[in-house]
Amino acid sequence: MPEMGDNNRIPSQAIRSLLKVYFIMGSVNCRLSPAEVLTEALAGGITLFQFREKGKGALTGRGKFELAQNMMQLCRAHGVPFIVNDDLELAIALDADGIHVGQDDSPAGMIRRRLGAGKIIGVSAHTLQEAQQAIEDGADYLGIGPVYPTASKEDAQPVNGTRLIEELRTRGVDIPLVGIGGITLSNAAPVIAAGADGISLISAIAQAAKISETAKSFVKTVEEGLRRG
Ligand code: TZP
Ligand code: MG
Repeated sequence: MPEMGDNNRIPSQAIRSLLKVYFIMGSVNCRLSPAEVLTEALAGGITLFQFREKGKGALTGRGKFELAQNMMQLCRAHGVPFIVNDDLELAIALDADGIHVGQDDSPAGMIRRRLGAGKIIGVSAHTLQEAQQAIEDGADYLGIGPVYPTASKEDAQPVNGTRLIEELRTRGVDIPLVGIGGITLSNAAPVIAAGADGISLISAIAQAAKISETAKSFVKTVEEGLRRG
């Protein structure tokens, strides 16, 4: 985990650099075993990981807990923070590094009170108003999407391209941002050019023929995009 800043919060510069290649995964997203997929992705240099055990056939209860524990150990061994999707009780039980929530989940302020200052809280936002509210509630970063069509989320909002990312940056909103939804090696660059600090993705890494090399290429693509500014 990065060093804490004032008020025990993780500074936004540290959050920005964690967001570069933010890999999300659960057992239903993998062709290989989840441990193999995550191990390869970590070897390829992913910068942040989110455990998202959702969709048809997803594990629940003890199975979900044990898989999460296993995934967190792998992340810790590589110094990559471990974020839990939605499940606050799981995040607390594991002492995970943070949580990512959607608009149907508890607001970030309430979550912050339970998790404490030093944890990472991410919120999905689809409109300017949702983004502003999440910032007011104390989110550390926003996930904006779906940028492109995705098959990985059943209840995904309409595709919105990079419009909201651009709008937030044009208005001077400087919270760390990640684009999500249908991102591949060939369409990642415009997301960074629009003003995102990184990309968040499931299938382009989880289902890649060569997971570690693919993750490495994403790191390179994002870093090049960030250098271009
Ligand atoms: N939220 C918006 S799109 C999405 C989530 C969780 C799925 C992203 O998956 P993929 O496979 O990278 O399109
Ligand atoms: Mg949710």
